[in-house]
Amino acid sequence: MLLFPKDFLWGCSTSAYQVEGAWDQDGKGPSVWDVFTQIPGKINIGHDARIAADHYNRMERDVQLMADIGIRAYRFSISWSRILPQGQGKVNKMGIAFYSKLIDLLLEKDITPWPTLFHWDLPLTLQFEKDGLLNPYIVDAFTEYADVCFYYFADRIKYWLTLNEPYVYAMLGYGFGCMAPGRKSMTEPYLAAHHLLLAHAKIVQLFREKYKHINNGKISLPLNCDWREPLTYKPEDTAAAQRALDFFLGWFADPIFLGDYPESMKVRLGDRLPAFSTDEKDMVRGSADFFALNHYTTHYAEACSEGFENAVPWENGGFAEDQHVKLSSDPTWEKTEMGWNVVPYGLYKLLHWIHKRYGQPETYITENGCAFNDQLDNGCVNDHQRIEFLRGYISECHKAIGEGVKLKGYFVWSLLDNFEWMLGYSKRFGLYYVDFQTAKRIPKASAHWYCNLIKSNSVQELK
Ligand code: PNW
Repeated sequence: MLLFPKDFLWGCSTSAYQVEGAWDQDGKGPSVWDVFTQIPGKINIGHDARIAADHYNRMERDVQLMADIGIRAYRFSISWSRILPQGQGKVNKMGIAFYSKLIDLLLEKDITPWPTLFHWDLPLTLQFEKDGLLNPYIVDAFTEYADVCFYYFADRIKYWLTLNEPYVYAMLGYGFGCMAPGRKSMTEPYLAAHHLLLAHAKIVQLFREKYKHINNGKISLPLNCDWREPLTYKPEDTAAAQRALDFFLGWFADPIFLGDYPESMKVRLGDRLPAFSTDEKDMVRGSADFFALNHYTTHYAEACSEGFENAVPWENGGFAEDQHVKLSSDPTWEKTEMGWNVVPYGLYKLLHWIHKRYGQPETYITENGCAFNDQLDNGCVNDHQRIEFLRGYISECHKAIGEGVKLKGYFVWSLLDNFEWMLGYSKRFGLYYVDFQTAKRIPKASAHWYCNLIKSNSVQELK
């Protein structure tokens, strides 16, 4: 058995739009996703998340489900338009009451709440009236919203996350157009991301000035990155893999941990990459108290300067034509239902890469998990592939910790089967199976397995 450090934090994650439902209940305003899902053809077989896993109305029982498996931390997101139905201005007290109660119930069960302020459900008003993330106006609007959340919840929160995966929101929302707000541009992703970085940094500044002292809280943001393994040891392929990581993770982590965008991005993007002023650099640099990583898969990377037709938005890590990188997979790699390669060593290598490049930061994996074709059979879901997936990735975490990587915690995506964005309910990531007709929850075999892992604080070694 591979034993983890005594204080290692085991958790699981969800996000508001994907689990809550109750899209217009108790004064909630609409978000871009409430509307994007209504456009014919955007979402797998016309699914939307008006009800989702109905977590809003089942929250107490869901907290009990977490307690049942011994979860020590729960990462959830706050729905901006539940708190501020118009995006700004008047506070919806019923929205505050919901999250306040959730936080209290978690604390009663000794589960540490890890709220994310923004997991892609931008209030619709800010999209319609202010042009969403393309307008620098978003920086102040987001800070105003964060201030409200800190004001009401900072007394009970120790770990804050500002915004989830700016890469996905910028690239899939403004580049490939497969997520809200559905725009297709080769310039806008870099502008949207720039504004997200500035918003993040300004929120952190506000937090440190006004709220940190209350609870000595820490703050960061989950950045997602897949691993890029050089296809060959040729220098051009090694360089291509590094460049792919620059464009995926360095895009955000370099400004935050090192003070500016990666050189490779500046050189290749020219005017399409906005520049930080000196004051902005100072504000962005150091705006994370720890590294929060979401990680799902790995690809080979090779140098390539033409023929980019293989680029699939969710496998690409950005525009291949900007990076001159071609991705591929090993035919021996198992794939999940998302089509994502199962390559546990990729997480190990990425953890080391982060450790080295960003000065050995304390790190939490705020998402890792997989979708498989889970079948309910006689009231049971025997998701042995998920167990093997988790066992593989968690074993690699153990190895990295043994070599000095300061990994402090791990969150499974996800507690519940939920609304998987443009893929609707067709992909199940949960430790709990959700029957979307009745909203009934059934623990999968992986939930029992994770419960034992947490209890023993150890994982069985892979053979
Ligand atoms: C994460 N893609 O992001 C999100 O934070 C979750 O909301 C999501 O459910 C989970 O991964 C599983 O997909 C994504 O490239 C990262 O298509 C990448 C993609 C989609 C979601």
